[in-house]
Amino acid sequence: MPDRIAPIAFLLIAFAALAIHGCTKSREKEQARQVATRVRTEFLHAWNNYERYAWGHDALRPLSKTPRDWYGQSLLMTPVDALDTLILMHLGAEAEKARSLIVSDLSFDRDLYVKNFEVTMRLLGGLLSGYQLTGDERLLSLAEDLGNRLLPVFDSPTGLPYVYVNLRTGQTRGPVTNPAETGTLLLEFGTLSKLTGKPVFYENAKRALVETFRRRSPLGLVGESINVETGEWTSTDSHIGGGIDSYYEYLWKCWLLFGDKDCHDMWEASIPTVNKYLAEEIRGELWYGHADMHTGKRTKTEYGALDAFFPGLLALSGDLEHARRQQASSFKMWNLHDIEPETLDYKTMRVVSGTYHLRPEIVESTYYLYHFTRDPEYRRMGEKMFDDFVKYCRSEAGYAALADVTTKQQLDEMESFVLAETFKYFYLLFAPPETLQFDKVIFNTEAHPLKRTW
Ligand code: DMJ
Repeated sequence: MPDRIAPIAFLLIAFAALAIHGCTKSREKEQARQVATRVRTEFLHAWNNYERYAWGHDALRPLSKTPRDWYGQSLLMTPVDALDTLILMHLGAEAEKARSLIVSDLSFDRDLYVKNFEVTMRLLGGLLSGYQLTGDERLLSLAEDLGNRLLPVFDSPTGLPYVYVNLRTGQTRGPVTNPAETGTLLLEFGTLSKLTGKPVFYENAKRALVETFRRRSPLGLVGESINVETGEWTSTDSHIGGGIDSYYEYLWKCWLLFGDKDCHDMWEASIPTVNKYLAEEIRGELWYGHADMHTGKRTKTEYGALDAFFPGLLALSGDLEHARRQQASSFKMWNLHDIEPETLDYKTMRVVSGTYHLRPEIVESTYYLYHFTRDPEYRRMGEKMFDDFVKYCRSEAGYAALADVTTKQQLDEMESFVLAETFKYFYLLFAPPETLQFDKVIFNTEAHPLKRTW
């Protein structure tokens, strides 16, 4: 090729490559926009049916089209949990209606024993994020009232919280708890302290987190259940799944939200041990199983829907390599039956517990991984999961859990976290990045975005 033609050819090829890249990008963008619209429509299908059949109650039973209240009286679990999703999806009229219901009907002056952990992440978290998104002081007052009524849980000999508290009398119950319940309180209680200027909330929740960490084994692992009166472990099984999961989540997120160095140091002291004793390579895949907290010996090769939050947390902490590999395993678990089971034996790839509670964790991790890598593979993964989710879980009046992922038989259950988390993470995965300023918020474990406004 003559000398003068070579640079021209090079330029033409470069332009063509750029044009193809541009086309692919805009096709991807258009595809994502369409999926986000579908997610919003499906979310509305669930929300409208809650409005129609269960308005003012904790939750909707999507098959019998009847309401369900956790404790016999409603604490408005679904409206409080769903409020920030309504706002993020720009469903203004629906958000306004939910907010009016909450400020007019929600009262915590009730003779009820409630589960501190559930009420903290769903209601306290939802009220705080609702307040930060709307500026409605009544939501903050409700949060403060709730926080005060929950405080007696920390009155134990160890400072670890009891499981239940009576909202009116302050009496407590349930001395046997677990690290998720003792360690997943500081984002909400801490935010409440920062917003009200009252340190008592932060101090109690932080103490509970530190007291959990202090009881780790010499290997650095925590167990699965603990007595708050004696401080003794009642189960020494260690893993990253239900009962422990969000304890790890809050170590890292409390460092990010509050800049609390102790949380950073507890995280740094914990995660290498988790990767050493709980992680396992099988067939070249990365899984996380169970081990005894004292010996580090493998107890079970089980993994499930709840464990699938961990890639998102790893990605948030900067460990993209483990995050990507574990996410691939979670997706393999999903694809086994085109919906993930609650528990799987990753060695034999047999389902141990086949229910599907419409859990958000795998979607949450997909969202974090997409955010940090911008790799379109994660949107493809999300779209496949969303298609399956709609195909098998949509019911005439909402979204229904599955009794068994192999038969796809539906269950009369739609937990409030489906609206707080599952739909929110699906939406954020496909919505344009400006929908939420990712760097300005930390999601609590129920996907309520908390802002560092102090
Ligand atoms: C939610 O209530 C929270 O995400 C919690 O951390 C774990 N369980 C459910 C969702 O699966």
